[in-house]
Amino acid sequence: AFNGTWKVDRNENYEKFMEEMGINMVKRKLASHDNLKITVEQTGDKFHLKEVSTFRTVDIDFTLGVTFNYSMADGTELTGSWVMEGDTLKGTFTRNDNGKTLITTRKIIGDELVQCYCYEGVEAKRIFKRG
Ligand code: MYR
Repeated sequence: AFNGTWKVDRNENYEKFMEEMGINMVKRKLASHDNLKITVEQTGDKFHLKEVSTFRTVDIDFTLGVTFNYSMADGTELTGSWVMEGDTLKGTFTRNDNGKTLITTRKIIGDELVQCYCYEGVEAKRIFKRG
């Protein structure tokens, strides 16, 4: 269901979320218009993602339930894993710099992929359409 290419269409509360994450205003402005595009290839428990944005192009490989490291576009390192809960992908990550937790989910709603982010009680969404 997640397979394919997804282009960000709109954000909800994303700037506030980035502010809580400690991203400065200039970077927040750039990041809210990053044209993020993710291509997902799921084979059983294994995922291969290609992330393309105005900041960078990165390939990400992970297996459900297996801890891995992820560097955010600003260099912040996260450690955590994704699991499937029903039809929802749920990611639990810890920031390596401060030990705080970031929870994220991906879910298909209608013909959109909705990614939620939660950090220190601040929630945001990025909503993607098939590209
Ligand atoms: C992936 O599946 O895309 C790789 C793992 C993603 C971990 C969570 C990503 C959170 C990125 C938050 C960016 C917000 C900038 C403040």
